[in-house]
Amino acid sequence: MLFGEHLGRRRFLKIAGAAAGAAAAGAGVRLLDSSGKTAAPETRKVATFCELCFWKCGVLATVQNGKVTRLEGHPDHPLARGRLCPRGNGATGLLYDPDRLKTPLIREGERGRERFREASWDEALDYIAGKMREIKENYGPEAMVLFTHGHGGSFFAHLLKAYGSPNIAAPSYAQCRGPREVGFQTTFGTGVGSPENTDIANTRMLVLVGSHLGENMHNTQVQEFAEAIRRGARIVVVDPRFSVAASKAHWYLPIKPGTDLALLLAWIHVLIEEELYDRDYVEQYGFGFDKLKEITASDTPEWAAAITEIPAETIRAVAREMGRQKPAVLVHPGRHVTWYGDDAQRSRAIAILNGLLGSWGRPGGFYLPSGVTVPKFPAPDYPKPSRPPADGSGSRYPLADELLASGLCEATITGAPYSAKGWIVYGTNLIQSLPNPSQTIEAINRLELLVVVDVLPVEIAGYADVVLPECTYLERYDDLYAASFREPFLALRQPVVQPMYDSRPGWWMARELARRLGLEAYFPWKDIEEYLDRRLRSVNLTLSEMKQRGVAAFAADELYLKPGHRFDTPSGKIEFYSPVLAELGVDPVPRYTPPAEPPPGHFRLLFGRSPLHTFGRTTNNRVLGSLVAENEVWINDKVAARLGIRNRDKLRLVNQDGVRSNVVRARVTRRIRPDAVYLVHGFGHTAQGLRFARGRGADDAALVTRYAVDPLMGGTGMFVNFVRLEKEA
Ligand SMILES: Nc1nc2c(c(=O)[nH]1)N[C@H]1C(S)=C(S)[C@@H](COP(=O)(O)OP(=O)(O)OC[C@H]3O[C@@H](n4cnc5c(=O)[nH]c(N)nc54)[C@H](O)[C@@H]3O)O[C@H]1N2
Ligand SMILES: Nc1nc2c(c(=O)[nH]1)N[C@H]1C(S)=C(S)[C@@H](COP(=O)(O)OP(=O)(O)OC[C@H]3O[C@@H](n4cnc5c(=O)[nH]c(N)nc54)[C@H](O)[C@@H]3O)O[C@H]1N2
Ligand code: SF4
Ligand SMILES: [Mo]
Repeated sequence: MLFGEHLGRRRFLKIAGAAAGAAAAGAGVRLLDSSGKTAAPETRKVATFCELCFWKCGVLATVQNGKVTRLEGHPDHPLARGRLCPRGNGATGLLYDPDRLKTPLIREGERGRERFREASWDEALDYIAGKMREIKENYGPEAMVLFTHGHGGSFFAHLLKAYGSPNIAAPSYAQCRGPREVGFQTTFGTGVGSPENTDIANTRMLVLVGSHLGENMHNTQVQEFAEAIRRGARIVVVDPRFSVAASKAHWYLPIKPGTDLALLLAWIHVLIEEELYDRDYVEQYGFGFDKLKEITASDTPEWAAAITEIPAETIRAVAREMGRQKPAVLVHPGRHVTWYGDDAQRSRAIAILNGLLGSWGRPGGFYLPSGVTVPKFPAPDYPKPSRPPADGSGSRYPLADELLASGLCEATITGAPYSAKGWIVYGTNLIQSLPNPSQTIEAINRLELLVVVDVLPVEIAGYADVVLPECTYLERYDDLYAASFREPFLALRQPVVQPMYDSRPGWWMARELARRLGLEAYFPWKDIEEYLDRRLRSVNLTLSEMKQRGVAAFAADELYLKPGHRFDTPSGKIEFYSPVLAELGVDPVPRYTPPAEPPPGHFRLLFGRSPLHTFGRTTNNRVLGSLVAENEVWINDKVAARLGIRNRDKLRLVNQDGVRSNVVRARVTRRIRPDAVYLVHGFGHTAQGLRFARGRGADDAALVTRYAVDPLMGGTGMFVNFVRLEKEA
């Protein structure tokens, strides 16, 4: 069947890709000799999508003689556009990591001792199912919790819902982008989601408040950022550290950490005061503008300058440039925004600023994404849990619209509102991703069951009762990825090679557990191929076609606002003043509160990303690790001179609570303010099985013993820890 024929009849976009997809498929034909054995070296290309981070770029994998030899960006995939970031290119380092989990493991020693014996799948799964039955009988199904991060966790989420628990959370909400979603929801009635609906491709002015594109390597955004620079877009970077993005900026604002809200309010003030905002847009779509004006009347650049240490003239100049370039100005919402505990309000100030500039729903601001709905495989309705989630979302934290991983951890310790007794942890190393690791360990020690599903023997696996080895994304099917984007698309993950060792895909584990728990009715398919094919057929595709193409794009709806647009807020408008927040007794217009200052001799600990790594999940990858093997602690050069620290000196970081880091080398630089130090997150592993990464660099997470909880949504602000520097002999 020719792709072209199909494309005409369906709603597919005619993307250059169909031809490339066909070519790739052609290369996949095996060359057989007359005996039926493979004759020439077999080379084939298989389309799938990446899991080295959560952006999910389309991949074409080259397989030669059963080995993956090359990974490249899928030319038709809207998020890859023919290119991968360095991490995606280096995924073979995970596939062929000699330290991978190879077989199910059952704990033998004390928790955290990393002593296990090998077990068969039957034994491991029987054990887990037995414990899950006990927990349900003794405490109710809500006592089972699933922590999950990554695309492959969907079948475990399905399992837990079928079992009857509402307690499913990812660290990508309360430890990452949650406050941003709430800030934008309370303003525009909708969050920015993932991939973010930022129209960097068309912007005339991009304002990055902390978000460090170029180190944060979310592929499509970085590609668009590079294009924006080439096009001559104005770039503003606000960061206490001179980031890669800062090196491309027209204005670099080295802000005092934790004071961004004051800067944002001053920008709002200038736009209103000097009537630089988009008057027509605000009149048509805005709600509560007069109250915003009144409340921010004293938020002058002079006021903000004293707080942020950014000169008032610079604050004014940038605001005026925003006024000139509007509405194609994008004040970027960021992604990891759990910084200081006032994060939803800071994010809301960013949203308000965009609202004043008229950039929401306008070219160069935020486009309106469209999605594609793929009906579910028919299965019974989930049972209704008899108790609400235990994490505090929707109650203690009224505006949280996803569950809080940190809240579930706390509930496990306190037993309030009720106890969690079993955790399944899929694809998230909670010891490095939740704040205060000793609290996570305290929670784990109260559990009757801890199951860890991972690809590597990471820290959290060392505490598990049962470790289940998943095969990597290159060795498995997962559920379909239905993306909301400029043009909606569907992508398939499929095995590029057979699973190595005795590792298995997550869907298989979840279904096997369901069978043992009497929940097989929720997995009523013969195998995953039948499941995928049925879902694909409901949108006029087939599995065999998608196996060739990897991705199918659909026609998009209108990308930008049409007159008369109704926002999904209570007023139907952009809420510059939020009655919802007023009713909750919090600031209806964001107000600034100062962060705590570092104690004498201490520096604020900041952290971020390396372009070559994703958290701690790639630091054991020999391909990427050989390029960047350890992190360094960034220290201001004048501070270093005062302390007698030279570049590459060995140091330990000691935090306000006396926690000491691994040894880490100094990077003495002018590129950071004197009041802060900086680490790339994901290093300093302690797990014995990570034979490459273990002991290299320092772990920021270990030093995050304190966190500031966002009162609106329960996010855990983590830039509130202070360290002193201790020289290592
Ligand atoms: N290569 C790579 N890319 C990634 C990831 C990865 O692991 N590796 N992870 C992905 C994920 S999940 C996320 S959430 C994103 C995170 O990436 P982003 O959302 O872009 O950034 P953050 O990690 O919040 O911010 C780090 C930056 O904020 C600065 N900063 C610290 N304190 C302040 C402050 O008070 N004010 C201001 N204005 N700036 C401050 C730091 O100096 C640093 O440059 O990256 C994504 N992209
Ligand atoms: N201190 C500190 N804490 C942070 C951050 C920080 O910068 N500093 N960043 C925050 C942010 S932005 C986020 S999004 C979260 C991220 O938090 P996590 O998602 O927990 O990130 P990782 O530490 O990379 O853990 C991912 C785990 O998944 C495993 N894994 C990788 N591929 C697969 C797979 O295919 N299947 C399975 N089953 N497992 C797999 C990896 O081996 C690793 O153990 O952390 C947050 N917490
Ligand atoms: S941004 Fe990089 S690591 Fe993330 S999915 Fe894309 S290629 Fe993979
Ligand atoms: Mo994140």
